[in-house]
Amino acid sequence: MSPSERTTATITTPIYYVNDRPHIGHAYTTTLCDVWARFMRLAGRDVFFLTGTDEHGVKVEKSARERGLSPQALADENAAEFRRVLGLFGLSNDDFIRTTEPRHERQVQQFLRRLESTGAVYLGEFEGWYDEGQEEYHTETKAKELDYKSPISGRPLVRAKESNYYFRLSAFQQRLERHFEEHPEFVRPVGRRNEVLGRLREGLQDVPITRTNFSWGIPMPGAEGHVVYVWIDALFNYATALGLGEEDPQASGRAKYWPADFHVIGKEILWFHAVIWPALLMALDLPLPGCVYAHAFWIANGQKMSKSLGNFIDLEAIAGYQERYGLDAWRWFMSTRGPLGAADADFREDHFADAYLTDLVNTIGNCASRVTAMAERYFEGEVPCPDDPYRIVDGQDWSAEFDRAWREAESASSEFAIDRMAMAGLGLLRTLDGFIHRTEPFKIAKDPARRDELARILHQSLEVLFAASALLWPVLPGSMDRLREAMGQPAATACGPLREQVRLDAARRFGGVRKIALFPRVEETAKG
Ligand code: ME8
Repeated sequence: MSPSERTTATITTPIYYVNDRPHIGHAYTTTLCDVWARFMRLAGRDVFFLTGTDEHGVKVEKSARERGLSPQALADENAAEFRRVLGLFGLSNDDFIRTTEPRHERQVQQFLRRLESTGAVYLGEFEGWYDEGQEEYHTETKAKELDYKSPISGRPLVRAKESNYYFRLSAFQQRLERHFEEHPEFVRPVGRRNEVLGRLREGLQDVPITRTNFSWGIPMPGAEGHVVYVWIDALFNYATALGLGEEDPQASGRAKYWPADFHVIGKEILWFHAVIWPALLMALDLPLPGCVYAHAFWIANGQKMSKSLGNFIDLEAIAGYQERYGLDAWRWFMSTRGPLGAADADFREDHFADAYLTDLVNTIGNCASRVTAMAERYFEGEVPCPDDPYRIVDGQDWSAEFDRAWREAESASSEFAIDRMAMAGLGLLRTLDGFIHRTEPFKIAKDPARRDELARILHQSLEVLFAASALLWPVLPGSMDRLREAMGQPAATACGPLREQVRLDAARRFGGVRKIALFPRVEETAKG
């Protein structure tokens, strides 16, 4: 089935480590997924949007010890914090999975039993270059390339040897390469795909999937002292949330959401998602996700964000932006100016202010207030539907324009091009701005003989505002619903499928329209 024929749509964020407080990186990935999920719901799909927390492993154990807490107490505290942030940011996830939940632990063990019974998992000895901070082994080639230092912490890699359970990753080399070739969209953006494919072609070695040097993890079934490696444990969240590892995988009613259309992640965890995860799924005979989308990183004022520099854009800083500019402005900046592609993006207040002024104040806000103000002033908010309402005025074919915007938004959504999705709606309003500028309704209004012409221009303008508000709603849900209300229209989610909302409809009546100011200039906010 092609993705557009599916009635369901599934998207996931990484599950975040509970040894850290939430920051802009987590908010970013989750917001992108939220925009996509809202778009798909509005487009009529049955959506499952998953996020959660990754709670096992040495890092969590260590952070807990430093704070004099049990790992579970630390996990409880920080998982609650991640949940609070979702509420604060209006993020519309359908489930929140924690890897310490019994439903997850039980199913991970079930998956491992199955893998062991088919020989995809076996007991063996392993030696390699280990990054202690990342809990990750590197091959000789890779270690040499890294100058035997962790690419993340810069600390030396150590030579480590363990008797462990292994996943027979090497057996999946050819199938993985074939999958990459047959599905060029499997890893996006394309630069990342080439990166993974290059490394894949260097050859795959079996990987250890249990540890014996710590205990804060899921016990390997039937193997005393062995704990499942945190990465294997974590990857399975995408399947356990849907109940796929339960005795009856259909029982939860969520099997229909498998596989995910998108696993959205940051670029640093691509290998696990694009190679290890699909190989595990192949070994379990489960269908693979449609796409692993790996975005780049936010950096702060030209510098990498790190704990040691203490320059994370944290929740307090984010709350400051939301207070000054509003939640939707934050979502807009995340969606249109972030590190969605291959390049990192610099988080700077002047960039934020620029985007706010150009797109929200001067384009969306300005169009909305001009059109609603004219409707109020010239027709007391009751704009009549004129004869021949869609006669082309001044060469402006709105029907064709709507089709173009819809196709652009839809194709962008299928590629996870969240920025282009946002711009499709904005583009309509830019065109509307030009239309008003050229047709000059404020002049026509002075001539009582041209009432019908004036009504036609305003009616068409209101239709454009209506369609644009639907296309922009996934990014700007609060302000677009306020705009709807000012046009005497129901909220976006109460108006049927998105496609129908991006169509001229002579039956649509615009009554009770009143002038609206959507995005105040920020100096004004500060004053008032
Ligand atoms: O890696 N810019 O969790 P994590 C943009 N638990 N996004 C960023 C970012 C930045 N500077 N920093 C972090 C883990 N992120 C594992 C994942 S999944 C089965 C297990 C985002 O808490 C980005 O999505 O370190 C990145 O992949 C994720 O946070 C890492 O979160």
